[in-house]
Amino acid sequence: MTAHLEVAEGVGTIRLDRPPMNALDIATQDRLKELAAEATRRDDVRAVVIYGGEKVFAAGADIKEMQAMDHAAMIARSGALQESFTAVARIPKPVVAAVNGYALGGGCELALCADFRIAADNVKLGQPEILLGLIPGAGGTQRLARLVGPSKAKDLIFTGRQVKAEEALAIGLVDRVVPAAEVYEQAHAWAARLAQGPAIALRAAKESIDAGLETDLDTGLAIERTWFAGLFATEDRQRGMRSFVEEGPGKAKFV
Ligand code: DAK
Repeated sequence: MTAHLEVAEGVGTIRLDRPPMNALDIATQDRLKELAAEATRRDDVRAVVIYGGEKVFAAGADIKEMQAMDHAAMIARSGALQESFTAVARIPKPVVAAVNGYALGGGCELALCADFRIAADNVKLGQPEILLGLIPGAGGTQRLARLVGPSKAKDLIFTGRQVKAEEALAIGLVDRVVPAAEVYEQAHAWAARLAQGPAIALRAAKESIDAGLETDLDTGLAIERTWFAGLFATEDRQRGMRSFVEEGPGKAKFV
């Protein structure tokens, strides 16, 4: 298998494992969809790390495999890859990308499907599809523009240039830069902390933010208040409020 799910301390790690560059061939793309479904389904997975290993996150879709495809084959395939990545983006739990080395093309697009990105100081991110005569096709024109804004997204997509850690942090393409050897540890700690949180409220927050950003303010506020009222049905809400009243802030243990 070129990707697998490991679970420890409530954290599921989706580990890409296709040396040397974790090029995302069709089998790996399909596998990612299965793993996203498994991480969504399993109650022992409460937060997720996406990790490509110490050397490279992923250098994009497998160019050698794609080279042989014609127009008809790509029409047949193009929805499936977007669906795989959308399945990752819609995991209803906190998801962090732990990014070492290259995250290019589909690799960068996969990192964009996470809620938070922790990157190594040696990271190089980019959307180099233009250098192949293409554009990003796994959500890059959409998720990158939403994350960093249209001008910066156009700069990166028009030129295909690689962005190093300092610039990636400055434009919000990554959220934290750490020494390369600490990327996974820090991402796991981020996820493990959230794995202790109230799972349904975390899901409500994620879905309200993600769905709300795709709509007008009034609809977004309606999504928020529906979830907000709904959380009053949860045991976690009762525990959270009782703990505040009896013990003070931030001490609740959630189920
Ligand atoms: N695909 C296939 N093989 C790759 C690869 C890739 N993306 N990236 C690297 N490799 C292979 C190299 O060919 C080389 O293989 P051998 O020659 O050893 O057999 C080996 O990995 C090591 O690579 P290098 O020798 O090039 O290593 P360097 O350290 O010199 O350079 C690099 C590393 C990552 C900078 C360089 O390899 C590179 O530029 N790679 C290509 C990056 C890239 O262009 N990525 C974008 C791919 S296009 C779709 C939607 C979206 C997409 C596809 C479909 N649908 C809607 C269906 C996404 C498209 C893309 O991601």
